[in-house]
Amino acid sequence: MASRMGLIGCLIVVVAQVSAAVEYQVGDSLGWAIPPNTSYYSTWASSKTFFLGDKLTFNVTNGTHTVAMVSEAEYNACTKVTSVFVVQPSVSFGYTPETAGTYYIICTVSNHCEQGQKFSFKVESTGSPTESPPNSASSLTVGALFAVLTTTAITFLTYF
Ligand SMILES: [Cu+2]
Repeated sequence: MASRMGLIGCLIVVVAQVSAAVEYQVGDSLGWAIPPNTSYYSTWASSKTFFLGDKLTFNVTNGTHTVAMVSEAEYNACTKVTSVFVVQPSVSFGYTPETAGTYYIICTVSNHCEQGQKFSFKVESTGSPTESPPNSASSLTVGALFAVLTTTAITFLTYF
């Protein structure tokens, strides 16, 4: 009986590890603000690996800022696009990318973007980033693991 419980526990752990989405606070404790240096958010983003399902939350502790999803050219030029999400101390913004790829985000208020309130980040498909293609490789691994565990369970139940 204890072995069967252990087996079920093992299955739950496998599922949780594969599908766990992470919520990131953009800029950590600084939040979404004019950064102390122009590489602050780039450094923040480059230290992480984002996967589909992960959520980026923009919190503001001071002033008014915007979150604008822009093209690479607009990102480089700090173009003041009009389609933005306004964030304030009482209004945070959560963003969950729906497709894998590279995203460019800037603040369009005043010269905040020029001061470094901008970053780009890459979203990977769910799965191991070292395997290709990551999505199907991950599913296959989990499927194979389930098959092995199920066979073990059936064998176990047959004998006891
Ligand atoms: Cu701003």
